[in-house]
Formats: sequence, structure tokens, C-alpha cells
Amino acid sequence: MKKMIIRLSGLLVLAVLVAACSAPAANPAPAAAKPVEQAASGNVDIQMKSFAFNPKEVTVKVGTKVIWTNMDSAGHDVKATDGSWGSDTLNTGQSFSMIFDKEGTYLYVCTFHAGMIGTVIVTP
Ligand SMILES: [Cu+2]
Repeated sequence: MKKMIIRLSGLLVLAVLVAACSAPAANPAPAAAKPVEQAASGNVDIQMKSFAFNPKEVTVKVGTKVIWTNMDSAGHDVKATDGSWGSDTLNTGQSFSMIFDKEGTYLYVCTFHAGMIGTVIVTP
């Protein structure tokens, strides 16, 4: 009986750890002085160039449309690390856009190229 309780509590710890690790990264970032890349038009452009997102990190206001455009000859995509949003494969010159209507920190990657990562920080 004691053995079973130990095993059960071990499972519980594991479950809590898994839940903590898979929680979406949607918490507002701490208020650090970061350059704001927001254009006057309200849209923000990110280029996918030389196998990198440029700029790699943008800070925008809620409601901003972010537009990614592939400037490379290779295909890229844009996928949230939590899988909640993303694009299909973007070939040269193709774009994907997304309106961020909730504040938070959004991490994304290109699933084809390890190290192609970016962040959109959405502030109120
Ligand atoms: Cu890529």
C-alpha cells in the first residue's frame, strides 16, 4: 500500500511538471526598455532573410498586424512554438500576416531551419 502511494505521488509530481512546462508563453514580458519596431501605419514587417527573422524581436501594441515576408530563395514558415498559430510554407516573395489582439509574448520558429526563431511582444 505504501509503495502504491509513493508511486502515485511520483506521478502527481510528474504531471505537475509536465503542466508547468507546457503552459503557453502568454505572460506579459516585464517592462524592459526595448526598441519598438512599430511603424506609423500600424503594421509591422518582418523579413525572413539569410535564414533569420529580421528583426528577430518586435514589440507591438494590441491589434497590430505583423507581416512576415520570405526574402530567401529557400522556403520558410512561421509557427508558434505552442502550435496555436502559424503559416503554411512561404516561398520566395510570399507573405503571411497575423493580427495580435491579445497582449503577451509570442515565440515562433521556422520549422525547416533550427535556430530560425523570433518573438513578438504584444503590449496593451
Ligand atoms: Cu526557415
